[in-house]
Amino acid sequence: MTAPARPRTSAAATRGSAELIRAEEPVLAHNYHPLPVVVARAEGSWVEDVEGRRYLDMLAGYSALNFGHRNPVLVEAAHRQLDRLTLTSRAFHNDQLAGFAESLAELTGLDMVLPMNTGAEAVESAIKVARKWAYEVKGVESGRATVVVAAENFHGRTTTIVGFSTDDTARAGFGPFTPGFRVVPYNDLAALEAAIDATTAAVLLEPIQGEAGVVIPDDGYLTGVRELTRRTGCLFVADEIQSGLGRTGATLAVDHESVVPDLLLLGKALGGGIVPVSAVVGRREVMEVLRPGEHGSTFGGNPLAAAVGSAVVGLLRTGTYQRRAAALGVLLREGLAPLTGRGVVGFRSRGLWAGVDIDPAIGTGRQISQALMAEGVLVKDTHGSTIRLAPPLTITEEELGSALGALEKVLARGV
Ligand code: IF1
Repeated sequence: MTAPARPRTSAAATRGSAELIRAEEPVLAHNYHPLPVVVARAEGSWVEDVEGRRYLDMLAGYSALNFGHRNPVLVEAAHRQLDRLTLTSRAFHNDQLAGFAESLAELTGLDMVLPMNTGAEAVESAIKVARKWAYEVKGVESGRATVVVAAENFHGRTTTIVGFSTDDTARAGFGPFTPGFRVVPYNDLAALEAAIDATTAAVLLEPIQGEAGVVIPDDGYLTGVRELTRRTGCLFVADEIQSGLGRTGATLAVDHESVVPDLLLLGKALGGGIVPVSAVVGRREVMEVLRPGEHGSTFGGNPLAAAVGSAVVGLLRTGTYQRRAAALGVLLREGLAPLTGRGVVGFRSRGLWAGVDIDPAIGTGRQISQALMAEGVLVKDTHGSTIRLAPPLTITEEELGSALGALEKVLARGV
């Protein structure tokens, strides 16, 4: 039986925010609970809703918009490629991919690039590569490879990935899960060493845990992970999908300890906030376990993604964005510190990335996010009363100051 034709609504362009929000309910899966703002246009650090109200975007697409909304250099690269070639599949070569892979390998100090699309695909691809490396190079018995991950991890939403999540909301109802993962406390080298054995293919970690609330490990932890994985003959896989590409005031979060992982995972900002682009970048010895026909993706490495990805690498090559994030990160810390004890019970920050724990007596993260929205600032809560601040790295001192002023006002007034 075919459903009766739904009455055609008026053209979307004429509907206001409230009407568009109502229109989503019957036709859009309810896997999000967005703030009640309907964004229609954006530029730099600012977004504008359907009615023309402007907001400072302090979420930046969860760090996918490091270079601001519609960065002119990136939009130009996309327009140029749109007018030439957008997709070939990897059944053929295209004239953008070699340059993208060369520039990304050079930027990260690693050898080979596996281009994918979403972050979760990069994580899944790295798990496959690490397991294959364990069987073919390390000599682990087939089907026995293990991967060690950290509690409070966030690596994406696929069934395998949520299977090793410690967040019940992310995993409940989606089993059965992929075996072969061990969970240890984050920032605990002794626990990590105890979990590594002859079956261990890799240790998969976020150098700073994003969704957990911007959890920064002790100085030396990443160095310890690097030394431990080298000594025990397993791979260090660093998920920099959120922490990478300038966010922490360095090209990569691992740069703060001068640590080079065996496999580096990138996504989000690698696509400039324009197209999904992710990648596994790794040592040749590891990446060469993949042979033709063993892995792939329809869109992975497409010429449009490669052209935008190359332009993103070009923006990062000079270090300007990294230095800017480091410098503005000092102002971010200086702006948050005085709020401690005045509504903020604690915060963690590195570069232009902060997890701010708000006194639960003031309100939930959601309530604080809604109060900030009324002040023209968009943020996203993580868990409980922690909000994440991750503006575009293009934000100005003045814009950052007004966002912090709005937070101070909301905390002083209550939600
Ligand atoms: C959502 C969270 C952030 C990531 C790290 C891999 C991925 C992500 C470190 C997967 C993605 C996104 C997913 C998005 C919201 C956002 C998020 F709140 F879910 F946890 F940023 F913290 N590794 N994070 O942060 O990349 O497949 O999404 O491209 O699921 O709501 P993806």
